[in-house]
Amino acid sequence: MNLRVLYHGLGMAGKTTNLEKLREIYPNFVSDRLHQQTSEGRTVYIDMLTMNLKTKLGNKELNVSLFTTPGQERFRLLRGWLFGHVDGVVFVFDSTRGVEENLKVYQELKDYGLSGVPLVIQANKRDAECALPMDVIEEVFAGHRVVEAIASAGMGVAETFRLILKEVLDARVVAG
Ligand SMILES: Nc1nc2c(ncn2[C@@H]2O[C@H](COP(=O)(O)OP(=O)(O)O)[C@@H](O)[C@H]2O)c(=O)[nH]1
Ligand SMILES: [Mg+2]
Repeated sequence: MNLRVLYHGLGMAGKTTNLEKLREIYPNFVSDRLHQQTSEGRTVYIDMLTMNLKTKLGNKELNVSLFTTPGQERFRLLRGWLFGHVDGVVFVFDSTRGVEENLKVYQELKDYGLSGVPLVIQANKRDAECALPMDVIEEVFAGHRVVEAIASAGMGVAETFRLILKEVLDARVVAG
């Protein structure tokens, strides 16, 4: 079984940092950059991390691939491909930016048909002095799990990953 999890959020929110830390925490992750050729012949890439797991059920092999949404220009070129096959989303909320600014990027998930996909919110950059209070972020995302994180210090990174993996697998069981 192949599962794909997209890390989405504002530029500089800490998406790539999450993948870098996961690679340190789980040595069996293989990281790579997926290169795509544009129509103009340029090469663009997205950050990708893949892990091979054995599930407890029936010894099935599980491949989990994590992706980050790239910046504006690359995103425009790759988003059709990216959003075509996504099993779960981690929205990395940048606690040092405004709610509105974060929500604007969050809304893109709806535009690309990902509003029904299992979702975990990561409130990142909790170490920043100017970080928004947690209760404000939790209220904005009422009904969703919000994980506190300092991705650059590796805090909350594994917790976020384990939670989205659980949500994705639970959704699969329900769907049969
Ligand atoms: N203070 C602080 N900085 C962070 C945190 N997480 C990531 N960063 C920094 O934010 C910058 C952007 O991170 P990056 O992962 O490249 O963001 P991306 O654009 O979402 O992929 C980098 O300089 C990171 O070191 C955090 O929890 N706290
Ligand atoms: Mg990045």
